[in-house]
Amino acid sequence: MASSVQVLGTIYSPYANRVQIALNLKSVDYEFLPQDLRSKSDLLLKSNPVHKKVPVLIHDGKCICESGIIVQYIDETWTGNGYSILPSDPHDRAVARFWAAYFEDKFAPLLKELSAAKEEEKVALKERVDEGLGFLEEAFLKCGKGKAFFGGDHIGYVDLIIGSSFGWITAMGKMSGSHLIEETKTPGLFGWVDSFLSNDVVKNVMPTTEMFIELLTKMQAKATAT
Ligand code: GTX
Repeated sequence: MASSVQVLGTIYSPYANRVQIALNLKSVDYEFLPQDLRSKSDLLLKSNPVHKKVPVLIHDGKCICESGIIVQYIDETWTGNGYSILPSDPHDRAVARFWAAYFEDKFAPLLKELSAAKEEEKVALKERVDEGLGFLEEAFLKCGKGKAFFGGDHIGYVDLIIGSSFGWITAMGKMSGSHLIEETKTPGLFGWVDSFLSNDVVKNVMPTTEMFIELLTKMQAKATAT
C-alpha cells in the first residue's frame, strides 16, 4: 500500500522547499498543505507544538519537524528510491553535516546581519561574508570532487540545505545590483547556483526569481508605508 505523505509548508519557505526537493529526489508523492503563518492552523500547532513552524512532514500520521531532520528521515526511509541524499561513507556524511550546520548556524545569520546593517557596519560584515564564501567554495570543490554539486553528480544534503536559500539570495542580488556570488572570486559556487536552480527537481518546487522579486518589492513597499 502506498504511504501517505503530507508537507505543511509555505511556497516561499526555503526550509519547506528542502523537504519538497528531497521528496522529489526520492520520487515520493506527497500532498502540500499550504500554511498561513500569520494565523496558524490547529494542524500546524498540533503537529509542531514546540516551534510552531513549517515545515512539518506527516508520514502515515506521524509528524517530523525541523527541515534538516526531515531530509535525513526521508533519506533513511525511502532507501530504495534513487540515490542516497547523504553520502554513504561515514566521514563524507559527517563532513556534509558539518557544512550544512556551518551554513545554518553561521553563514545564513551573517547574511541576515549584513542585509539589516547600517552603511558603516557593512564593510566589516562583507569581509566576514567573503571569508565564509571562501570556506564554502573550498567545501564545494572538496565534497563535489569537481562535479556539478556538493553531492558530486547528484544533488545531495549540502546542496539542499544551502541551495534552497538561493531563491531569496538571487532575487535580493538582482534587486540591489550587488551579487553575493561572483564568478571571479568563487567560480565553483557561481556555476553551482545555476546547476542547482535549473535542475528539474528544484525548478518545480522553488518559486522563480521573478516571483521572489515581486514578493520582496511588496514587502519593501509595505515596510516603507508603515
Ligand atoms: N529550523 C527550522 C527548520 O529548519 O525547519 C526553521 C523553520 C522556519 O523558520 N520556518 C518559518 C516559520 O514557520 C517559515 S520560513 C521563514 C522564511 C525565511 C525567509 C528567509 C530569507 N516561521 C513561523 C514563525 O516563526 O512563527
